Amino acid sequence: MKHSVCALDCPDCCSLLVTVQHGKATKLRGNPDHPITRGFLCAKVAQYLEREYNPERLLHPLRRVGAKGEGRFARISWDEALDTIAARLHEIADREGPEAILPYSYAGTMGLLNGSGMDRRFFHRLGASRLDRTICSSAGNAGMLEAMGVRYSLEPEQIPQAKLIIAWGANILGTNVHLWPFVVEARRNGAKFYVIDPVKTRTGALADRWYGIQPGSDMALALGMMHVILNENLHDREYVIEHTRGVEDLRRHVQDYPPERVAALTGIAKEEIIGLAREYATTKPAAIRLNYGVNRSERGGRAVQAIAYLPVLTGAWKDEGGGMLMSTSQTFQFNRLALEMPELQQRSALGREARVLNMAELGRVLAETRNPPVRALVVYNSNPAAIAPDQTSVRRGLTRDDLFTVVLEQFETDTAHYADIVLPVTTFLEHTDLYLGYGHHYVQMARPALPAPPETKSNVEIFRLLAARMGFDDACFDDSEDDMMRGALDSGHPFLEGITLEKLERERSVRLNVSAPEERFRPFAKGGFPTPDGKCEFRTGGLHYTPPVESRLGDEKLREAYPLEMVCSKNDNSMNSTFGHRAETDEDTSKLWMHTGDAAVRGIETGDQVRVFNARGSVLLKASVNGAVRPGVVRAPSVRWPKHSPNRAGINTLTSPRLTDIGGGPTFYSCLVQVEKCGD
Ligand SMILES: Nc1nc2c(c(=O)[nH]1)N[C@H]1C(S)=C(S)[C@@H](COP(=O)(O)OP(=O)(O)OC[C@H]3O[C@@H](n4cnc5c(=O)[nH]c(N)nc54)[C@H](O)[C@@H]3O)O[C@H]1N2
Ligand SMILES: Nc1nc2c(c(=O)[nH]1)N[C@H]1C(S)=C(S)[C@@H](COP(=O)(O)OP(=O)(O)OC[C@H]3O[C@@H](n4cnc5c(=O)[nH]c(N)nc54)[C@H](O)[C@@H]3O)O[C@H]1N2
Ligand code: SF4
Ligand SMILES: [Mo]
Repeated sequence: MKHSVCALDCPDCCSLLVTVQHGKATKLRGNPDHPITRGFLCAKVAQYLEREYNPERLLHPLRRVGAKGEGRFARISWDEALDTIAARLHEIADREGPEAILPYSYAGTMGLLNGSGMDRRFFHRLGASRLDRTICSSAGNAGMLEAMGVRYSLEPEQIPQAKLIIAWGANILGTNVHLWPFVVEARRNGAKFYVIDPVKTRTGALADRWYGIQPGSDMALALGMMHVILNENLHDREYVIEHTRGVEDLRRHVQDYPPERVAALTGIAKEEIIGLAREYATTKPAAIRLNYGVNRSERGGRAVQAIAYLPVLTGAWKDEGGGMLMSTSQTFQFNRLALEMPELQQRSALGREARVLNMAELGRVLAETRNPPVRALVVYNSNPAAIAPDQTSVRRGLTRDDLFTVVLEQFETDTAHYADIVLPVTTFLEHTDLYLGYGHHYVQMARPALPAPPETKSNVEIFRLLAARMGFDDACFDDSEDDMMRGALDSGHPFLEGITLEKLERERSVRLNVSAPEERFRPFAKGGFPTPDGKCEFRTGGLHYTPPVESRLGDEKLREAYPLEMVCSKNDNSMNSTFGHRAETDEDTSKLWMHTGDAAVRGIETGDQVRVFNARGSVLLKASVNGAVRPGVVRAPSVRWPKHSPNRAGINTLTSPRLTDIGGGPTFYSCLVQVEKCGD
């Protein structure tokens, strides 16, 4: 029996037990002793061994022999692969400057070493352009910082104490299933559970109430709730006086958002808004589980800011089981500087901090960036040809003949098909790494549980080898994984005090010192916001709600041509595009959920092939008329591999290149489309 940690981009960051016989894994299960994993895994990772031993796994370095995107490759040796890459990167850096090279990565693995360790050192030393990693959560994170100055969260273990739980843009059963037992426990103790989501997900279907909000209108709902709370004096006056500033300004501001108006903006009835606000303010403890669904709209960042004011206004943070849970990631105060070494940029050929390019704008970046243009792209832990917005422009960029592309992958993704060189990498079961869980407060460490296929290497190893090939002789490139982990853990921050590599080696999972062991973490119970006087400031400057351009109340011309709002949210049983090779994933992600009325006027029934389109392109899906979306909304569970679609166009062919109000994030869920029935 070996220990491991699930490295997928999921808040639960599960502790795994792997049964190994003669060097081969025979069983994978959730660690019963882990306080969050509690002995079970989600359905997708319960079958991870199918992926681990899949015959389609990449096992050798490859060189492209066909056209870009075609997927014809020849096997080459590691020496040839690394020499080719080093030679091309040198040549590009010499000719155009190192900023012509761009790394592109996200959270294919959540491991710190393989996700933001040796790779960062390599690109810093090279002087490559830096990547702003906005693809998921940057708008919401910006909103949280606007509201509270810091992104701390309620502990999931306190949820059973709550008497009201609101899942706000959070599909708990689909994307965060280890929170569910805590919700179940709370309900057994008498709690009510509500869901605010334009889609009636499995989570919504099991709720006491489902509020089918119009996409992108959450800021209006939060302001409307505060209108009721303040006008009826349901806020926590003591907490507000002691620990906040600006409540009078907030009170004035929310007068523009009476329930009648908010009803028109959100599609939620006036009485329901009033009822929800009263119940939220008067039920103690009250917990909001805000996930990232809200933040993927044009107004997503400010919406999160407005929602984050609710538990401050009602003093919900005072109670165990009260407050808000969005992401716990900021409590993991690792020594990022030691890990990533940004100072290496000074030693690069560039000699200064490199420019920053936004990953959500990859299409535009590849087409328009100048001085220098991007001439080399090194992709790892990500599949941009499938997951980045405005796919047509992304793929046009990847097809450029004057772009040298390297892809580090486990599978032949659509992105790998555009690569000049493909490098086969290990899975999380095969390498060492250090992990944070963004839905809990446990640091974890994993050693290889399984032998890696002979010609695969970890990202850490690959960037180490590339550094040597490039002639970088800095000592940091000789660091072992253990050296890197020790460096990352040694931050001097009290949350990490006493959490050493030795302790992790023994215990595998260690709770951060966010509170004394016998106490619970209540970060704002007594104020303690990171301002000079510790007060949270209600700042209303950015909180003027206008509907997203791409929404039913948005741009008139657009909504006439494309009257349906598409939400291409996460598929319950896959992980972004990571399980795209599976037939089951294809089955789920080839569907378009439609409301009965919207389907009927178009003569569409379940099982019909439909064309979903807007000015950016069209995608072929199968209709599923299931009553699980509000009228005017369609849902496309995502993300399918584009190469598996009938016209090889993935769902992000339809999504917009527009960025969020703050944080520079993508706007996947502000997307107007039209749908028509079409033959097979
Ligand atoms: N099974 C599975 N689990 C996953 C993933 C996966 O792909 N599959 N992905 C992982 C990743 S990368 C992330 S970031 C997390 C994300 O986890 P979540 O944030 O929970 O996932 P999403 O599906 O993006 O959004 C949650 C819900 O928000 C709803 N929503 C969309 N627009 C709006 C809106 O304007 N307002 C409101 N109130 N709700 C809205 C969607 O319908 C969806 O049901 O999940 C992780 N876990
Ligand atoms: N339409 C639509 N688009 C979306 C979203 C959506 O909800 N709808 N969600 C967005 C969000 S929230 C996110 S976070 C992004 C996620 O987008 P990505 O970060 O691209 O995530 P995945 O699609 O899961 O692809 C991760 C890839 O990393 C590879 N990988 C795994 N481990 C390793 C490793 O150790 N080394 C290397 N080199 N590769 C590895 C996997 O094989 C996989 O192909 O997608 C975004 N795009
Ligand atoms: S994807 Fe999430 S729920 Fe599933 S095993 Fe991994 S960490 Fe656990
Ligand atoms: Mo994400």
